[in-house]
Amino acid sequence: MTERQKSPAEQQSADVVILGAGPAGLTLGNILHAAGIDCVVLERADDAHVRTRARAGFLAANTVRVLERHGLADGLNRRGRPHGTCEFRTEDGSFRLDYGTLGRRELHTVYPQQDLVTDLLARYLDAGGRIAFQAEAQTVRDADGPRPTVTVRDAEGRPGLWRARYVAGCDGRHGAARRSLPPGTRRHHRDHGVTWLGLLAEAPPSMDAVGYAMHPDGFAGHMARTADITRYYLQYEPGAPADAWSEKRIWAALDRRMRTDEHGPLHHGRILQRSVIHLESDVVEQLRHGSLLLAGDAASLPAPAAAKGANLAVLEAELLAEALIDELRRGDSRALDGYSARCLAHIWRAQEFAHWMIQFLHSPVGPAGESFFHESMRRSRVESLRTSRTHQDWFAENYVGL
Ligand code: RFL
Repeated sequence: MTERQKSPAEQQSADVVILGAGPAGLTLGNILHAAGIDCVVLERADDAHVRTRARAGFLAANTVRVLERHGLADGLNRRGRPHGTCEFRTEDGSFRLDYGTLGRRELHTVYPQQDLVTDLLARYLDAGGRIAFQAEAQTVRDADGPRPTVTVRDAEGRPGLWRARYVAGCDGRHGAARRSLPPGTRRHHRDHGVTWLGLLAEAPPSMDAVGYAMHPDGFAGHMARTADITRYYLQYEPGAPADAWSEKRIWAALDRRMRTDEHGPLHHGRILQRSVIHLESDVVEQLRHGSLLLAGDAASLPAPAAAKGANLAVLEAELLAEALIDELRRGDSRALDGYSARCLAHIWRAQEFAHWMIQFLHSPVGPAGESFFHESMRRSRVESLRTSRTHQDWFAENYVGL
């Protein structure tokens, strides 16, 4: 059932009001609804936007297990593709790591985020879950007490109000939940000083591996999405707009940095989507403020170099759902009290690995002596990963794991 637009004066309520219909909000909504908890999802965008927003694609083995546990993995088990190989191309040659045979021997499942969100939404609606599209949360009020409220605006700007017992902030980094945190909440932020141009190309993948190329011109990355669509990344001029480079210049840069003269050509195709991604990380501490709880990108943003964001979102949604079920069903608040600390342990692990990946993939800029030192360390790290089985096991465990 989709919520009809209510008159401005009308107040509504649900035990759990979930802000945002991304992977975090919809996983949470599905688990709570299946457990008979009264909940609603409020989503700023319209239905079509939510179903088509292309972002992540690499799902960790644990993410698949969480979704399977709650009957939410049918689509990805049918259409997702297992993936377990990385190829690194450097000035000193190339090497491949079959990370699916290393570490914990786990594979990624390649499944576009918009397909996952479409599946989660269909499942939620089929089960009779409540959702309001074009309902933008403005502020969460009274989260320090037992009856928080959420003020919203609909597409015409009409105000509304939701009363709740708990509010789950799953509305991303720029959402209302973060804006409503009490003053003094710690937010740890790191600017990695690197910008990428993120591209979706209408072209089949050009290799059977995630491709990471380190080149004097900058980093380039290749990641399969579907049989016809490939995601590419190019290290980019900071501050340049997304349309600064022509398609011709983009393909020339990808060919050069991926060293196609040595390793074979890339399939070229139309660029369907491009966005500038400045590599930043941040973490909000704590994830609970009274009756307001954060999950997914609202809680932490790992720089996308390690493909952790959607995976953390699903993991946190399950932990939050279980904690809320304990509290609302059985009056047992222990899991809710421990929610923030449990998530932060995973979040900092993911942040640390994303930070390592950024250092690994990019040549530093800075004063000559310092750059030489860091560049030599980067090359040494590459050599260690190429030759040390212990290092490879560590990489595999962190790359697929959470
Ligand atoms: P989302 O997906 O941003 O969903 C938040 C939802 O909240 C809505 N919203 C509001 N609704 C109501 N009121 C408001 N005031 C609202 N403000 C916002 C939004 O419209 C939206 O629908 O957050 P969530 O659920 O926390 O999920 C996080 C993931 O989307 C994100 O971490 C990943 O996409 C990161 N990421 C990747 N993660 C992976 O695990 N594996 C990957 O391979 C991977 N690749 C990527 C990525 C992120 C990328 N971008 C965005 C830079 C590749 C890219 C290019």
